[in-house]
Amino acid sequence: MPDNVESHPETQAETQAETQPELQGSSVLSAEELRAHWMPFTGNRQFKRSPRLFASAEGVYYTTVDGRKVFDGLSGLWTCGLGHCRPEISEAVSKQIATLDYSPGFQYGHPLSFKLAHKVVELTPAGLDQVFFTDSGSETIDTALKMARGYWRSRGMPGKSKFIGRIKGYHGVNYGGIGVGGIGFNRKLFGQSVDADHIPHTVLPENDFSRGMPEKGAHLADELEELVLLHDASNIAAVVVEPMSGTSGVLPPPKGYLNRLREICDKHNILLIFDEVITGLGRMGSLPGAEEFGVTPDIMTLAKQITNGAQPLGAVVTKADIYDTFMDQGGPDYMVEFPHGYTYSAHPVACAAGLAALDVLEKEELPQRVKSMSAYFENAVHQLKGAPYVKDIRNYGFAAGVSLEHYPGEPLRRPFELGLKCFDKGFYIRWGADTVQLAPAFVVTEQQIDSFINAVGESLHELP
Ligand code: PXG
Ligand code: PLP
Repeated sequence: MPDNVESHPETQAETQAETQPELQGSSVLSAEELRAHWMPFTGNRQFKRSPRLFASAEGVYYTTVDGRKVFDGLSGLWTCGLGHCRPEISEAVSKQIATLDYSPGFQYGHPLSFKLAHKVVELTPAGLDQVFFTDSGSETIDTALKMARGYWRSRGMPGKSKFIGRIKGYHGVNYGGIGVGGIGFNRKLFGQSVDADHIPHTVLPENDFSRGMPEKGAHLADELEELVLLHDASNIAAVVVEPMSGTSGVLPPPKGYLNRLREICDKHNILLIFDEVITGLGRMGSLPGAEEFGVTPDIMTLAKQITNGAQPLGAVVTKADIYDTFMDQGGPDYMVEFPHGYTYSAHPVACAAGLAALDVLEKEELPQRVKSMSAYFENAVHQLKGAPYVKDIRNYGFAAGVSLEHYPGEPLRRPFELGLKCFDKGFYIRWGADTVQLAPAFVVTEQQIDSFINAVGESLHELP
C-alpha cells in the first residue's frame, strides 16, 4: 500500500535496521524461502526479520501459522466483506475449476462471463450497461483510461487525451494508474507515465473529526474549472477520482463535491470515471458508492469485493454510448473494435466466484446491513478521539481512517508501530502514511466492533 508524499521510508528503515536481529527464518519458512519472495507494498527487510504469516481464515478471523486467532480489521485488503471462506464461493470455485478450468477469452467465450456482466449491470446505476473484465483494480483503471482515449479518437477528437486525477488519489500501480494517481511516494521512482494533471485533495483542517461526508469543501471541485481553463477541454479525456479515497486514509467526499465535478464534466464534455475498487459493492452501505453519493459516472471500475477476494477479477462498467461508439467505428464486424484484453479477462473460475459472491451479497442484504450498522461503527471509531496521538478520524459506511501525530522526523513510524501492537493483541489493521485504516467485514457483529476498537485504543495508549 500506498504511502503518501510525506513519508520518509529510508529514515524508517535505518532505524529498524539498527534495532532488529539478522534474518533468521520463521517456524515454517527458511531464510532462503523468505528471501525468494519479493513482497508487494511491504517493508521486506522488517517483515523477513519478523514474519506475519496467516495459515487459514474463517468468518472475520485469520489464524496465523503459529495458531493465533487474529481479527480481520480490513476485510483482507478491502476484499472480503462477506467474511472468509464462504462455502457458497468455495464450492462454486471448486466446481468450476473441475469443469472448465480455463477458456480463451479472445474470440471465444463461456456463459458465466455474460451472466456475471448482466448481474453487474443490474447492480450498478441505470445507464451503466456494459462490462469489460480484467484481473485487478490496477488493470481496470488502465483499461478505463484506454477506453476514454479511444472513445474520443473514435469520435474524431484525438486531442482529448489528458487525464485529470486528484492529489492523494490511488488508482493502482500500473503506469496509467500512477499517472492519474496522486500519491508522490508511488510515483517518484518510476518516471514519466500518462499525461495527467491533478485537482487538490479534499482534506481541510476545519473538517477534522467529521462524521460521514464533511460539510466543507464542495468548492474544491471548482479547481477543475481552473484546470479546464489551463489545458482546454479539447485536450482533456477524463476526470478520474475515487468517490471516497480509501487508501489515502478514508476521505469521504465533501457534501456537494461529486455533484459539482459531474456538472463541470458535463459542461465541458469530459468523461467522469469513478474508481470504485473500494467503494463499490457494499462498503459504503449501498451497492456502488455512486448510488450512495447520488452521482453517476460515465465509467465505473470495480474489483476486490466482486469475488469477495476469492479470485482475482476486476470490471469496467461503461455507458452504452461508449460501447456503441467503439462498435460503430469498428469497421467490418469480424474486426476487433477495442484492441485490449488480458489472457485472464473473464476467467471462468473468477466469474464463478463473482456470481457466487454477488449472490450472497444480495441474498443476505449486506449493503443494507452496513448501512444500518454504520452509525454504531462510527460511534465506536470516534471514541478513539482523545487517545494518544490521534489527530483526526474520518469514516463512511464500514470504512474509517485514523490519522496520527507524526513521530519526530519519521511520519510513517507511529502507524506501523500501532499496527504491530494491534497484531500482537490479535487484531489486523492496515497502516500507511500517517494513518491507520479500519474496514471490518459486512458481517461483523457489534461486539466484535467493540473489541476491535478497544484493542486499537489500548494499543494507542501503549505507544511510546
Ligand atoms: N483503485 C482503487 C481505488 C484502489 O483502492 C486499486 C485501484 C488497485 O487495485 P489492485 O487490485 O490492482 O490492487 C485499488 C487498490 C489499502 C489498500 O490498504 C488499497 C488497495 C490495495 C491494497 C491496499 O488501502 N487499493
Ligand atoms: N507478455 C507476453 C510475452 C505475452 O505473450 C503476454 C500475453 O500473451 C503478456 C505479456 C500479457 O499477459 P496478460 O495477458 O496475462 O496480461
